[in-house]
Amino acid sequence: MKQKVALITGVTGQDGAYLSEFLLKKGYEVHGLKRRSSLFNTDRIDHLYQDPHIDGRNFFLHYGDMTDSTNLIRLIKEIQPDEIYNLAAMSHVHVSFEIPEYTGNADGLGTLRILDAVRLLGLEKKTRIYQASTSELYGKVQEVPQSETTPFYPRSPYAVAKMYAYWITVNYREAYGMYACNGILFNHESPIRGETFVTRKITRAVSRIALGLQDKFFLGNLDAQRDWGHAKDYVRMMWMILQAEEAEDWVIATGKTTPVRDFVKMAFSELGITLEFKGEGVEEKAYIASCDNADFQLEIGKEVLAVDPKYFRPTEVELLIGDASKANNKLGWIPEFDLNDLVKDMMQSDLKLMQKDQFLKEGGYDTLNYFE
Ligand code: NDP
Ligand code: GDR
Repeated sequence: MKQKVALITGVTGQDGAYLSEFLLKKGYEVHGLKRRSSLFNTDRIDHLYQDPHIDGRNFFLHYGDMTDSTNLIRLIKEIQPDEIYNLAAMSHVHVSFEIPEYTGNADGLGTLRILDAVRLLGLEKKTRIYQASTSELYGKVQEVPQSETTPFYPRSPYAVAKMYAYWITVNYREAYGMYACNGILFNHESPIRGETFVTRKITRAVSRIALGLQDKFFLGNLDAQRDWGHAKDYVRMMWMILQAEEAEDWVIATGKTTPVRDFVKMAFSELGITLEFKGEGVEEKAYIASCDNADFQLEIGKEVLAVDPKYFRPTEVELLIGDASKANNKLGWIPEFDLNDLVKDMMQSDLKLMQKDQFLKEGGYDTLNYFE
């Protein structure tokens, strides 16, 4: 069988890294779009890097940007991909309120640029396109659980841009007969999740507090509820979506929702530490109630978490819980990780990373202490 060729935009991100690994294992030739940066930005995929001077490579990186059509058209022409996974985006909901125009350009129009490049190059019948859509489209709660038929009500510039991307994908499918699909993915996390998303912010901070590298940390809305899955399960589903006979849109979720506060408790509990929460709203704080782990010297009653309103969003998405029964039934997708597995995986990884920091600190070296 001819080797399949995939192009992944956003290859340096969480999902791009896991998807690259997944497709390489399946025997694909994988091309990734990365942005020029003044520092190396390929940490998550460095283990996949192949020396350009050797023969038989199957992983290639190309400079590019979702805001540059000329670059996207040229790359797609050169690569002639069988599958494009459009994962590149300014993906932080809170930050999108700060840079709304750029977010609309990269996340919304960027998707149009990919679709139209494929059309312009006459690849409509060859190239299948996966669009990284999001549960943020549901925004203000209309119904729960949220499925492919739930109406959208986006609540951030990010979600509004992704709504344009969703519909332009559907439109190109209907107008030009292209195989283009939306995966409406609910939150998915992992040890390589970006450090400013809430789960990773929590697992890093909890590890640092346990090791005595930091006293406390700050979060925003502790009541928000999310349907959290593991990114490894979700990238598998991206591939399954493009192998289906018909191009359709799919919800991918675990069907369970958890408040941010409970994620914090679970992360501490992974290290044998229990918390007590006191106060309400912006006054809410968490204290160490007990510590059953002799490795950590934590004072009982010590304050470890407070609320900082600077992390509140101008408009919030309070409750997400997905109904993935279409994907379960039609594609046979069943996640392998539950929330406990996810928290364990993230805590084990961050504890190890922070132990490195502890070692450096003890040796008199500075370590990163940036927690936005
Ligand atoms: P990340 O933020 O980890 O990765 C985003 C990727 O997009 C990075 O490679 C980033 O490059 C790249 N990127 C950003 N802007 C541009 C641009 N203008 N041009 C080219 N590349 C760009 O996101 P995830 O991996 O978590 O998510 C992947 C996709 O799925 C995103 O589109 C996200 O919106 C969407 N999504 C994510 C969910 C989740 O829970 N993770 C849920 C639903 C949807 P760099 O590394 O240089 O910053
Ligand atoms: P989200 O993820 O906005 O759902 O978008 P994030 O982890 O940023 O927030 C989840 C919830 O936690 C609350 N929260 C905080 N969030 C952050 N980042 N930092 C805090 O300090 C904090 N305190 C409380 C938030 O208010 C929110 O309710 C993610 C991204 O990956 C999107 O790209 C993707 O589309 C959606 O998931 C599905």
